[in-house]
Amino acid sequence: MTVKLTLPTQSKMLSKDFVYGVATASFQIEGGKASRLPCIWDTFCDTPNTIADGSNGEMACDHFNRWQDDIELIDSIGVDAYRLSISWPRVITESGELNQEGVAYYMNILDTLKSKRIKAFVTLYHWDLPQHLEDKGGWLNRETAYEFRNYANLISKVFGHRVHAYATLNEPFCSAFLGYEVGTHAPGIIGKEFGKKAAHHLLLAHGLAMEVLAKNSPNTLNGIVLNFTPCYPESESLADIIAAAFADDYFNQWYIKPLFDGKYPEILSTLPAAQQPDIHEGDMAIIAHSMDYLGVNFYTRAIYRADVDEHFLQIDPPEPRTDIGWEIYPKAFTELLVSLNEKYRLPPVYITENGAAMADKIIDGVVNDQDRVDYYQQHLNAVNDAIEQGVKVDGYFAWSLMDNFEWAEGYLKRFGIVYVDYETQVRTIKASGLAYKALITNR
Ligand code: LGS
Repeated sequence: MTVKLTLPTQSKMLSKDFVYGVATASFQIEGGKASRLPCIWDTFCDTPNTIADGSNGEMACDHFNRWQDDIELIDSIGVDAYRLSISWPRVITESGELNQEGVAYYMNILDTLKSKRIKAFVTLYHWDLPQHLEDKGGWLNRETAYEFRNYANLISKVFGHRVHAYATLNEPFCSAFLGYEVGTHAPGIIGKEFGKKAAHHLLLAHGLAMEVLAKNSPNTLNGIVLNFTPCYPESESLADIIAAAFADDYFNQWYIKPLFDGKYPEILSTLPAAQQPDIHEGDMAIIAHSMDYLGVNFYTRAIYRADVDEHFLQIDPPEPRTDIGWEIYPKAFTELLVSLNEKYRLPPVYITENGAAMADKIIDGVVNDQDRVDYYQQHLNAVNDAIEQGVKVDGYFAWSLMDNFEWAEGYLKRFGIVYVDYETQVRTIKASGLAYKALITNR
């Protein structure tokens, strides 16, 4: 056990130009619901039995009112960068124009970050789709991709030099699969015939946005954030190996291969026609627009066995696990980065999310989250191992700056390196936050 975060003395991750940051997302922290349009997560939270604690994002961390203090907090941790997302329903009106009040809110945040020399990594879409667009079909409607391009175009024209890096989308897998196939995330649509259609429109939206970012904002790093849950076979049997490979194509490669190879994995042709996306001529070239960086989010791996009815069956992971039940298996992080680097011609990689939910207790104003410190220790070193094996990783963001609205888990799962008391909105830096700060400042 260690209360300190350490890396090998020669590690590239100890150099001053390796970027360390913390990450959040608009719906998870802001609140301030009255001054924006409704989004799909408002509607989803109002639907019975969707959120574990029946909560919603109305107040969240009240960051909408507390952003100045929160930036002081970010600065006090000593990070080089802050990854935030823009709430699309806060900055764009129903008729597709800029909402100046919403824009001013983010301008103030970006100006304050700039004055503190904290690099802003801005995600344009972290799941809060305006409800009026969902009413017209959401990501199942190809038009939504063009609405996203309009939003990206307007916003990238006004933010200018304030932004260091843009990500078009956060985790299109989650939007498509969880939102439109299994329905555990907003908008809660269920059906195998929907997931890949939504995914294609999301990827198209990404490509269209990359075109306008390259034009309006050539000096920022422009890219995307993808999540990966590496797929391992339960045994060495050929059947299990095939099952895990299918799952990997379905959940992971589906979202990266089009970006770099301009095509979907081969399993596309094996899917029933009704489950296939509607690909128009020219779409794949738009999707494969060159990128300045790739954002990688990693939390855990998954284990699969062959199944008689379906292509694969996910089995319960072994211990150790975090408070949310995900296995702690840092080796998969190294193997993931190395394998992506072998498969694709990657631009520089930023780890845009990594972290753990733990059952934190605040005692006498102190949160001694040794388990989270251990998680960070293992995963930072897993990234370092990948760098030593030739992967170019330029930065690392802890998920999350502070405890927040964890989607379908509500406020029950805490991912922060800062503890939030939701009654009083008091923030307390956890031991993990202090260890992260020491790592960054002692470089
Ligand atoms: O808060 C979210 C974090 C927490 O864990 C964040 O908004 C998302 O961008 C991101 O999806 N986040 C996240 N993902 C973990 C996914 C692990 C899936 C494990 C599946 C079980 C085997």
